[in-house]
Amino acid sequence: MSGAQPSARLSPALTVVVNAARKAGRRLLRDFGEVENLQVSSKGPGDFVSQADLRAEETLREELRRARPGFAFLMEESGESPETDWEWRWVVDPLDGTTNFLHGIPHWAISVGIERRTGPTTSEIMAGVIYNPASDELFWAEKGRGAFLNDKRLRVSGRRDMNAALFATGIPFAKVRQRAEFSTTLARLMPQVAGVRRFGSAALDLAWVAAGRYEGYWELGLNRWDMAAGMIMVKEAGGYVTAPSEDGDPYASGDVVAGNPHLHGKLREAVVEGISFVAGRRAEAAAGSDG
Ligand code: 2AM
Ligand code: CA
Repeated sequence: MSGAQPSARLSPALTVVVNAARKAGRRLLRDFGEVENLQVSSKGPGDFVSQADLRAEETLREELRRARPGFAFLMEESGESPETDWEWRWVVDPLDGTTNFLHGIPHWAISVGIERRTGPTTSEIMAGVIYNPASDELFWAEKGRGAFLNDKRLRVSGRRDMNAALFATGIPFAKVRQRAEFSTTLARLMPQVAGVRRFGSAALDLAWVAAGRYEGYWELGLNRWDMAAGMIMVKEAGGYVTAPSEDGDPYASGDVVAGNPHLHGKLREAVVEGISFVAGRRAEAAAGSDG
């Protein structure tokens, strides 16, 4: 078999997503070839990449809408579609890892999650696809049916020792507080583990935890489209996905800790330490300035 169409096990809705992702992926891959040529120009490929990103979102929107006209959308570039009473919606990042794409680094992906509303303020991710066109790796998962890379079943890694563990993360770019939390967690973790990677695509980071390449991954301040598909992928591969706090919701807060069942707890502890340390310092500073 030439490739990567796991159609025997795909449900109809997932088949729709896979076809849409492959179509958008072919176009992005052509644009990626062009980007590599634009690196040498003084202006750089910035505008060109923004256009490629928008076109990919448009392709995905058209394909998904045609197949399931009743589904709502949450998309990185265009936001939420207007319907408020949706039962099902697509959660779409047309190009996760934009900075890599812009620099000609072949580590970026299309991410599509399928979300189902379960109550007035609650929902559940039912399925997800993360597709890296440059490597032709298609990760997919469906609730209760497992996670797959192309047609191979995925399991999270079995490593139990922190000193053998490889973790991935994202460096926060926006908030000062998150940067301080991140640095503290990183400093706590580095001496205990085999390595920490920062490859620049949250969706692929989660897919790679599902594939057992990393023991875990944490990042603060993500958006829903960065993680919808990846969360179900890790869970269906037997891993844990939580917020840093015991009762937090990663999907709502954007703060996520994912890992294999053996090391997820230790990674979460390190993330909590970072958050508490910064909170403590801030409280001290506030008390100091009060009097
Ligand atoms: P993106 O490529 O779709 O923007 C890596 O830490 C994650 O953060 C990626 O999933 C990336 O998604 C996102 N990201 C990187 N730079 C960003 C920025 N300036 N604003 C918002 N999200 C960003
Ligand atoms: Ca993204």
